Amino acid sequence: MKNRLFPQHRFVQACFSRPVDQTPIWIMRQAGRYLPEYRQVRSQAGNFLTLCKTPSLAAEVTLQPIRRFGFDAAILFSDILVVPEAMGIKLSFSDGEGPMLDPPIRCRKDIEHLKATVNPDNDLDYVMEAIERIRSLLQDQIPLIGFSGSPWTLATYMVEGGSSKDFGTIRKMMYNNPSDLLLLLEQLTTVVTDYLNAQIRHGVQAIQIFDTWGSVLPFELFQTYSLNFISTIIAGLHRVDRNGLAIPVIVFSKGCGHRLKPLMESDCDVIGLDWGVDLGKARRQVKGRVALQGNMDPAVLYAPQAVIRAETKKILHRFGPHPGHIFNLGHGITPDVEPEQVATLVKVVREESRAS
Ligand code: 1CP
Repeated sequence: MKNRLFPQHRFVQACFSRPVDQTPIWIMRQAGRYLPEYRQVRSQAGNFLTLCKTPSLAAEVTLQPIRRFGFDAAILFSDILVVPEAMGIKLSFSDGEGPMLDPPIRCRKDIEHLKATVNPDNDLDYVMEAIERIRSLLQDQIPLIGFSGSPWTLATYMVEGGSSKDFGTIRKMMYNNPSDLLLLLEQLTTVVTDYLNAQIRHGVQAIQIFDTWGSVLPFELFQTYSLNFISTIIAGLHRVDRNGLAIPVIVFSKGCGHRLKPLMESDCDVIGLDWGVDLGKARRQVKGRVALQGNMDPAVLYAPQAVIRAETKKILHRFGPHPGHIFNLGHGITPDVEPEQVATLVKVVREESRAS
């Protein structure tokens, strides 16, 4: 894409592999249960879904980790599963058991009962309003990241009816009934593209696509059932904001660090990596064609401060003083981490990262 203007935020600059004064940092699930102020607002809302659907509260919890830690980007507080809900599936979260989607989608008839398209301005209006509120609260100090699940990851929840350990139902469907599964994935691709473009229209300044369960797929089927749909979404995104500024796209495909080449071909700007990958090797492999985000093991945040410092330095040194690194965990922060541990992590990234 030519003639794009590049925003000056450190995070967006790094997403486009441009030089920055120091390595930007944000962490997946940075707003959440490890913060006492989040638990307070969540109990005020009554439950998690009501919190997502109340724009003033969703905006408040988005801002909480920014005030506390001074991250380089905010991420919209919502959930990937509001998309299947907008398509007509009943969604609920029970404490300790994770999400439940009802009825599960198992055959063509189930798919035909879903909405083939959604109108994000109506069906997900609370997300759009939260985005507008967050942008006005952030006053452009840092950028706002919008997101969606990948079609494959969303389909795992829709077909299994919730979280799963082995994804047995969707994997059987893939071999027994591929045409129905592909139909569902196509439908999700249209919905997700429209949803992300609506997020961009309402003010998000970067997009992350969560392909959390891409690693469940065998190598040759990863392309067919996940990556092709992600590429179609990326090709359909309007990657400039209302002021003509470029919007980077991050693809986080957990457990897929050995699939960097196909991931790069999706035309994303950034690949998110989990902790199973050597960040230095990954950098040499992508040769500056995309930026990399990650990739500390979230369990490091339970260790003494000296260990957090050492592990953070290791990651910064592995990547080296090159453009195109965004510091993050390799997956979401876990609910019982002490907030002070996160403060230590941010402090060390600030102290140890150099200009690229
Ligand atoms: O009890 C609570 O307060 C709810 C816990 C919670 C939170 C804080 C859930 C339930 N979702 C969220 C917020 C959330 N989810 C965000 C907010 C922004 C931020 O990062 O701060 C985001 C980006 C997500 C995305 C999400 N939801 C993903 C993809 C990212 C990932 O972690 O891999 C997935 C897979 C979900 C599904 C989901 N939402 C919640 C649960 C318990 C689950 C199931 C997870 C599983 O199957 O293991």
